[in-house]
Amino acid sequence: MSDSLTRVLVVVPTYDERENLPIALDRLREHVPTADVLVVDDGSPDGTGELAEKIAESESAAGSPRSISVLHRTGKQGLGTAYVAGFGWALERGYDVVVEMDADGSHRAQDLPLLLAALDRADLVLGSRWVRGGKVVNWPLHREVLSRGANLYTRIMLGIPLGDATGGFRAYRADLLRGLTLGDVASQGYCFQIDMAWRAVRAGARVVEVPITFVERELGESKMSRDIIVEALVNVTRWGMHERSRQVAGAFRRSR
Ligand SMILES: Nc1nc2c(ncn2[C@@H]2O[C@H](COP(=O)(O)OP(=O)(O)OP(=O)(O)O)[C@@H](O)[C@H]2O)c(=O)[nH]1
Ligand SMILES: [Mg+2]
Repeated sequence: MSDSLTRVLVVVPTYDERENLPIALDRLREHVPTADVLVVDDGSPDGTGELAEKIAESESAAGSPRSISVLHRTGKQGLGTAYVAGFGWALERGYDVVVEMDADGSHRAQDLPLLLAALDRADLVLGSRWVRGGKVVNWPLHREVLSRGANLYTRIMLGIPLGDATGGFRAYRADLLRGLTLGDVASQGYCFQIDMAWRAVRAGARVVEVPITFVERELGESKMSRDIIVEALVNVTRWGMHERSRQVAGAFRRSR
């Protein structure tokens, strides 16, 4: 990573991740000790938000080189708005790099240094399961088929050459986020990830993919639902149609 990208904030959205969060925070400290962390908790009924506060206090009392902060929101409001809130928090505080990372153990902290290093040549680095060297561990076949299918559909509809636009382990240069209008981001789940990648590509950002090993969660429950899949399908279709009609209109104007 270049010298100018020294202040890194890892945004970790949580909803009922009491068992997973302490492990994720430990692994981050081990592999990226100076990266600060913002936990965005949506009032988890299992007390994840309070647990995050306790960990933050005890690390701070022990003189840790990183700070852990917690943003408490009321009720489950979705992954997309949790990240947008986290991005705003990061930009207000002058971070250079903002990372998206799940709390459930699927995103390995040991892969994060590779993502950060690639920011040397990128504005957005995607941790990718579906490029050479990328792997998934313990994923049932139907999840792999769904993810590969969603990415193929996204490539066809949006015309963006990305292997894994739905993944949620990524690093942004803060300058890129500052240049995007995020107030109107309404998408959640996988769709949020596609939305952000699509916005970045349209803004002319350099998007680079690095291989990661994605590990299926062992503890807690997935928040993936049919609604999240349908949202992605509907929006990608809508965005793709809009893009195609824009291209056709442009070609028509040029031919006259
Ligand atoms: N703050 C907040 N966090 C959420 C919300 N929904 C999911 N999360 C967190 O976002 C991360 C990803 O959620 P998962 O349930 O693992 O969903 P996923 O990774 O898309 O699905 P799986 O592949 O099945 O694990 C986890 O850290 C969740 O706790 C939400 O509404 N608000
Ligand atoms: Mg997950």
